[in-house]
Formats: sequence, structure tokens, C-alpha cells
Amino acid sequence: MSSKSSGGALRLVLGDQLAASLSALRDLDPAADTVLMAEVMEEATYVRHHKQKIALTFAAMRARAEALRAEGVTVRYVSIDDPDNSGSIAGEIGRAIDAVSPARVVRTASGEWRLEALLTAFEQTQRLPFEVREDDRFLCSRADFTQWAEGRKGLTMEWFYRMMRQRTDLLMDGDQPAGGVWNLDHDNRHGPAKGLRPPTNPRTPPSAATKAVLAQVAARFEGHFGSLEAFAWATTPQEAQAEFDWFLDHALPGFGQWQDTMMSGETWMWHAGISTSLHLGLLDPLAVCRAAEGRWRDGRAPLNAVEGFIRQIIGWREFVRGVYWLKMPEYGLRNALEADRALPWFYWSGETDMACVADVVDQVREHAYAHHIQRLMVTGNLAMLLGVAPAEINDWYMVVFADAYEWVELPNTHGMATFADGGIVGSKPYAASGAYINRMSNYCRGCRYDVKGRLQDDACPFNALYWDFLDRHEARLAASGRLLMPYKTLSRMDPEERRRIRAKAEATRQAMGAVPREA
Ligand code: DLZ
Ligand code: SF4
Repeated sequence: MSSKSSGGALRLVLGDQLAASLSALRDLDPAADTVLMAEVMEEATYVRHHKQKIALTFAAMRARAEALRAEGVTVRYVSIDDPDNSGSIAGEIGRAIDAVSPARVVRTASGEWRLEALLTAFEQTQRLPFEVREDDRFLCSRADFTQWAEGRKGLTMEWFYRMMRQRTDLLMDGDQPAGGVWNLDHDNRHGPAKGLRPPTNPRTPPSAATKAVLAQVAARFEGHFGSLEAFAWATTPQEAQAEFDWFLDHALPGFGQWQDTMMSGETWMWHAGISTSLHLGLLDPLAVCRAAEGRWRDGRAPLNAVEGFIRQIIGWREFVRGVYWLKMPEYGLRNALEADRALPWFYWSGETDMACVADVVDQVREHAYAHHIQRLMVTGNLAMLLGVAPAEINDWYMVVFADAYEWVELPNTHGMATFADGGIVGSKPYAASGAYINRMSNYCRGCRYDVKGRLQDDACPFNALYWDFLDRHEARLAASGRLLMPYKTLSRMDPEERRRIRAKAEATRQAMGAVPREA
């Protein structure tokens, strides 16, 4: 390290810390400080992210660096092609310390446990002071979540959500929920009506700067999953705001009613598609909720749509982040259902006759996106019913989605979709047979499988797998009381029928390549 200090602070801005309000940049002195941003192989490859996720991150980082420079801030920006690039965030902090000789380093806490552990270990080897600030882009701090969770028997999202409604005063009339009910989810579970047409979402065509990043990513990350062709993500706050404004006008009014609906070939439906922008810091969570609330108060969107939208952000998004930091690192190792199978190859290739799964895989390859029910009830549900090992499921979710960060992915997948956490996030597994997918989508009409069949050759694979799943986990799940109806049906089944279901399910797993991982 050079002995002469510049006297200023070195301020680290990670790839998903692009908000103007970032805590690490508060009190920044443009005359003395240097902002460090670095595109590094370690972050681009710790999982083999979808090419679009890497391109989005780099394009958004570069745009942020330009915006800071335009404000007169000194930015040390290390691009992925820089021959001196050390390949890691810690390495780049080290190089910047040598080059700039700051008096101290200031950073906002990382979103992921993995990177926070790496940076903390690095800091312990250094002599100058490091200041790590809270990521206050979230509305509930880690300390507040811990306090909320303390002494509770279980962590129920609904109670957390109500507390957050009161705290933010969103959709409140005094101390009562607007409209008299906290949660209107029961109005939001419609399957596709005949002739239903989603609005055409224009998304964001790539700018010249983004196109340059796309070319670089195509060359350097060729072996990663996914196509770059349909890249249409917002990379700046302005683009993100334009996408969100489109959502408010054209999709929010139908968002409630159709938020669980799935339609073949339809990616965005009535969803906002703003998760990447929220996670990167291009949009502010409270501001988007207030804008949505305004639409209801002006009579331009129904309450079930607005309440559903706000619940996703101040309820689920904050809740899963709280659970993640409360429970890590032990959380990631849980495997409550002792699932040990390999993930079928068609999760990557899309080569399956299951129309629902093929549609979702094709969609994620092209758009790095699927909506919550596609993730939960198609790919998540199937992986859970097959008994796929949590590590393989989590890896797939981290790879294929542009909005996947471990703090949000792990509780959603490990907790909600596959029950690997044993009931911390969800009180029961979201297991479903083909009947659910048939009710909520138009997939089954175009599928070679018979959604009503159970044992014959062309029976929908979800069906035998569903009953076999309940059968295999009866000791653990029947007692909970949350799956009373299906266990009643199972108990009335002829033992011979149960045996056939088990055999059919195992043959299905073998045919799909969902074999024990040791084999
Ligand atoms: C996701 C990502 C990628 C692909 N690349 C970078 C990078 O090159 N430099 C960087 O600072 N951040 C990157 N990120 C985001 C980080 O992985 C993210 O900050 C951590 O996972 C914590 O959420
Ligand atoms: Fe999916 Fe089964 Fe419907 Fe085919 S029949 S689309 S496999 S749920």
C-alpha cells in the first residue's frame, strides 16, 4: 500500500447498488473522494448467470458511472476487458487502495451473504478503516426484521405485511386497511378467460451503449445459458421509470385479476417486470407503491390490483430478504424433504413434451424472466415433486432469471416453491397436480399429455408425481393439517392403486433423468 493518503474516501458501488440514494454515497465529497465500480469475473461467474443478467448488470453499471461523472464525481471504473482487472471485488478494492491511497473505504452492505463474507474477510487483512453501511433501499432494516421475528412461533408473511402497511401508511385509512380488508388475494386467482388478450408490453429496446455491452457479453460468456437476442431490460432510472409508467397505464388495472394466469407464448401478461430495476436500484420500492396507490385513489385501478402489487413489494420482497439475513448461512443447507435427485436436462434444453415446462424454459432462455406462478407452480412444483436436490434447483433459479439474487431467490425457491426449508417461509408445500395448471393456464390444450390421466402412458406426469409425493411424505405432511383434503383422498385410495402410482412416479423420474445424484 502506498504510504501517502489522498485524504478522501474510496466508495464502493456494487453492480446492484445503482440507486442515487445509496448509503455509501451519502456525504460524498466530489473534490476528495473516488467511487469504485468494477466488472469482475468472480461476480459474473459465481453461478453461470444468464447472458442477459450479465449484460444488464454491466450496461446499468456503465450508465450509472456516466451519470456520476456528469455530476463531477471521480469514478474509477474497471471494465471486464481491462487487462489489469484482478477478477474479484476484493482484488479491485485492493488495487484501488494502492492507486488512490484513500484515508478510508466506505461501502453499502452486500445483498448476498457470499459476497459479504468475502469482503469482510478481505477487510480484516487491511490496515485502513472500512465503514460498512446499511442498505437502506429496503424499507425494513435487518435489525427491525430481527426484532419483529423475535419470540414468534412462526414467521408469517401476512403479519409482517400488515405491520409494513401500518409503518408505510400505504393503503391505510387511519389505522384500518383501505377498503376494510388487508389482503384481497382471493380475488386474484383467475384462469384465462375465453378470448383473453394481454396488453402488448413494449419493454425497452437496447440503446447504443447497451448494444456494445451485448456484443462483449456474447463474445466473452458464450457458454452461459440463454439468448441475448430479445434483450429488452431497462438499464437506467429513466428507462425503468418509462417501463413502470407503461405498467401503471396499461397493465396495473388487470394485474390483480390475471396475476396468476399463464398463457402459452405470453411472457409479461399484466406483470410490471420491474423486479430487475428494483433490485438494481433503478426504481425506488416506496415510490412505485405510492404511485400504484395513487391510481386506486384516483379511481384508475381497482383495489385488488393495487393491494396485490403493493403486497408483492412491501410484503413478500421485504419478508424474504428479512428471512434470508435472519437465517443465513444455515438456511441454504436445509433439505427438509431429503430430496436427492438430479435436475432433468430439459430444464436447460426445453426438450420435453410437457407443454407447460417447455413454454417456461423457452421463455426464460429468450427473456430471462417468468412470472411468479410459472416459477412456483410449473418449474418449482415439478422439481419438488421429482425430489430434485435443493442445490440443483437453486442453481437453476440463480442462473436463468435476470432478477435472481440469492437474498430473493433462496427463500422463494428453497422456502416457498420446494419446502426445502421445512416450513419457515411457507406453512405447507405448494404441491399441485396437473389440474391446477389446467385451471390457471391454456397450456394443457396444446399438450400431448392427458391432464386428467394418472397411470396410462400419456397421463400428465404431474398427476402420479403429485400423489406419490404426498404418499412419500405422509408421515411429515399429513400431521400439519394444512393438506387435509388431499390426504383424505389418498387414504381412501386402494393400496394397489397407491402401489401403481408409486411405480409410475418412479418410472417417470427415471425417464426424466431425475435419478439419485450419487448414481
Ligand atoms: C450480478 C453481478 C454481475 C453479473 N457482475 C457484477 C460485477 O461485475 N461487478 C459488481 O460489482 N457486481 C456484479 N453483480 C452484482 C453482484 O453479484 C451483487 O452485488 C452481489 O451478488 C450482491 O447482491
Ligand atoms: Fe403440463 Fe400436464 Fe398440462 Fe401437459 S397436461 S401442459 S404436462 S400440466
